Amino acid sequence: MIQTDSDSSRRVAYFYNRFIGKFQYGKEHPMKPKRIIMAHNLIVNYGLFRQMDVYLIREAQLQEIRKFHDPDYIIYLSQFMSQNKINFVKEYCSANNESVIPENLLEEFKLIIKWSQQQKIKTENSEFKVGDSPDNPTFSGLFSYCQLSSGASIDCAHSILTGQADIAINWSGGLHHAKKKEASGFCYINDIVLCILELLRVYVRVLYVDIDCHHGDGVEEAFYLTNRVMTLSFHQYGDDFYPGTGQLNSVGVGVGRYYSVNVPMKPGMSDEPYIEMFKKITSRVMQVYRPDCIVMQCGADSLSLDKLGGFNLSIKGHGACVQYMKSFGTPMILLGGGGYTISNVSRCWAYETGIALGQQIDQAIPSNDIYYDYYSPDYLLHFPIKQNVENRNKTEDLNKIVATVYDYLSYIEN
Ligand code: VJV
Ligand code: CA
Ligand code: ZN
Repeated sequence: MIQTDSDSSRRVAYFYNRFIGKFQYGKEHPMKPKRIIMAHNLIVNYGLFRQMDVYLIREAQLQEIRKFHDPDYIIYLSQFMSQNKINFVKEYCSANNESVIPENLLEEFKLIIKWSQQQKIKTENSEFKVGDSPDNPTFSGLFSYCQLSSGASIDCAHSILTGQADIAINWSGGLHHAKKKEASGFCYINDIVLCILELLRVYVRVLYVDIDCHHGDGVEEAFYLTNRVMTLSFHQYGDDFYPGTGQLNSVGVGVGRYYSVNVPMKPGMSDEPYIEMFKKITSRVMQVYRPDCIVMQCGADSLSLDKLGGFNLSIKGHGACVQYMKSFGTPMILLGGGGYTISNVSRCWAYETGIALGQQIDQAIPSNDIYYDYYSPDYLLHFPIKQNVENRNKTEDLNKIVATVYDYLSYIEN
């Protein structure tokens, strides 16, 4: 292992719970929570966990989720999932030879039912349509999955606010498409918005940076009217690529005008032009906005060979963006997000955990990893990117985007 920074003295808080990796959207669904376990195993086997404070993820409570989401939507999600939750607990118990459902889980389950009855919400004929689209299926334990993912992102905020950590990591978060009362794009509860709202209890300005291949629409929408959060998303745009928002001229509204920044690009972006765009834009954003904290969504579907994304980044290119944001020395939260070629996702997030710690991890995947076979045929950390990919972005188009963003940022009062 090689020390990469002079300031490796930064404390890193890492949030994990292996339950997260046990949920399944569906056999054929591209979102595979198992990648979180795979990333964790690399993090353990590379010896990175010994250098961080490792925290067990807890489930966010309904009251906490209410800080952003519509109460009826939460009740809908929670009671609709409660039968599944019982099934899930029973499945868990039988798999582990435990005949009794753990008391604490039963108690919470009863509370959810009581609350939903008080609110007299009917799940039938509901306005909420979770499960109707293949993107957002209902599955066993769905609500627990959401509670764990968002519980960790909220606790990331706390670890930063209390000064316990300089960098906090939740690879099971980053679900940037969830809306106040709507699930979309594999996301149900927006852990990022909940995390940022927590930070705003103390900090004046929070910068959100999103390098997932998709536009961070849910986070942008939540803070579109405010100048206390600047949202910045780099994404693939055009030819009906999901979600279709995030045009260059979506800049925010009212006092939020110019506090939403979008960098839409065509497929084929490779390391060199991507990193150049990233640095040019984030350096100006940091200079103009001077955030108290950075929340970075590190969606790994911007990597080459992703099943859904069309960019062509290497792990080093993706990681260079994380390294660059770290270099400002501002407190930072790293979240996961998309990433559908799961062996590359786990490689990427293990590498970036190393970056947070100022450690460059070895190229050889530790051979004792139980997912070792996933890293065949090379068993190396850095996979070769796809060759002969045309970058469909012309340099002059990219330069125009930078010039326009600089122009927007010039209207921000200092
Ligand atoms: O493009 C879409 C929406 C449709 C309707 C639903 N069909 C299935 C696909 C087209 C218009 N959705 C995107 C959503 C991408 C979400 C990305 C999330 C993140 O990475 O930004 C953050 C976590 C989309 N692209 C590909 C698929 N959905 C897709 C969904 C499936 C599938 C194959 C592809 C769902 C189930 C199954 N296969 C079995
Ligand atoms: Ca993005
Ligand atoms: Zn994505």
